[in-house]
Amino acid sequence: MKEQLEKIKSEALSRMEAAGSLDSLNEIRVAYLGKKGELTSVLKGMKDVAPEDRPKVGQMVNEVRELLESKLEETKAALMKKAREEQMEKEVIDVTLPAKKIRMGHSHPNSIALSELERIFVGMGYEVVEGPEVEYDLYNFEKLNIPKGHPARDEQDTFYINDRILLRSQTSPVQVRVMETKKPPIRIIAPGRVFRSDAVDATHSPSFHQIEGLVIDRNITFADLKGTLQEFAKELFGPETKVKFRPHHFPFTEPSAEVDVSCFKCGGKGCRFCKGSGWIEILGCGMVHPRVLEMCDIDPEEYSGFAFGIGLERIALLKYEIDDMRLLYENDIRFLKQF
Ligand code: 2NM
Repeated sequence: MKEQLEKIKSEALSRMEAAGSLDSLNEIRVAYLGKKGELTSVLKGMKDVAPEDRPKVGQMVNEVRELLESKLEETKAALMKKAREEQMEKEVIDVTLPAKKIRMGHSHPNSIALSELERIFVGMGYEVVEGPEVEYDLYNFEKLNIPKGHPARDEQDTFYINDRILLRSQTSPVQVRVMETKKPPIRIIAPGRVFRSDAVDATHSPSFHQIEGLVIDRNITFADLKGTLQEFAKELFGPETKVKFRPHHFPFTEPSAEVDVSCFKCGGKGCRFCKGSGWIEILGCGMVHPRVLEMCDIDPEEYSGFAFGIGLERIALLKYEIDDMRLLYENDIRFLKQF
């Protein structure tokens, strides 16, 4: 029995010495000290030992157990220390490496221009309203005094879903919806995406953005329209900016005008930027046609109003001196980073 214990002891000790990992050390623990391990089976063999020898044998078993247990703990601590050292080695951090740059996104020139326009009109007391991009022909054309067969339908040729539903060619249908549901005074701007069946070039895209404005109240005149747009132009292009109203025609306004601003590059003398004319066209406007008011259930005898439409891309291209509209849609980060 003594020899058997010696054998167990030396075998277990040398296996522990050789153990390379915590897992294999645990296997050794189970094999010698576990419930079905070698030491336990020695204890089970006690019944064959003469009764007078049993205390001695028991003591020997306990001594071996204690020795093995303490060797186990010691080996375990050594293995854990080794594993930790290896980990520290592997995960070493080079604090001298340059830090990762935080890459910040930023606003698209269209968004910057939109915020600027909204800021100006909200400052004058306008409300910002939005509406559907998929519209009824009724709201996009009919109620804006553009009946079927009207030549303006060709200029604003858009994409039809069916013969009643289309992609809006302007944001005025949003204003029609407001006029139908709200009692004047109305003072709104309607920004958003619009669609036209145009081929892509430096100044055209089948999808672009507009901001249309509308004011309806008692006694609104062309003088209010002129004053409003004059103030707007000064805010957007600087206090020296002059405006010029040129007669024009829109089916939904009467009278109608196109508005030019004095060139903010040369101050009106004429340069490459304004193509020598000293003026830059920025928007269309007019007094809301009485027939439009009627179709939107507003009495043209009691109320009058003005409206205007601004191309957002046009403003962005002008303000940031971009010469090709396509750059706004390509989303090339090298281009966008500049604004
Ligand atoms: C423009 C030019 C002139 C316009 C008209 C209306 C409405 F709904 F009141 F009739 N909204 N926007 C308008 C007028 C738009 O865009 C160049």
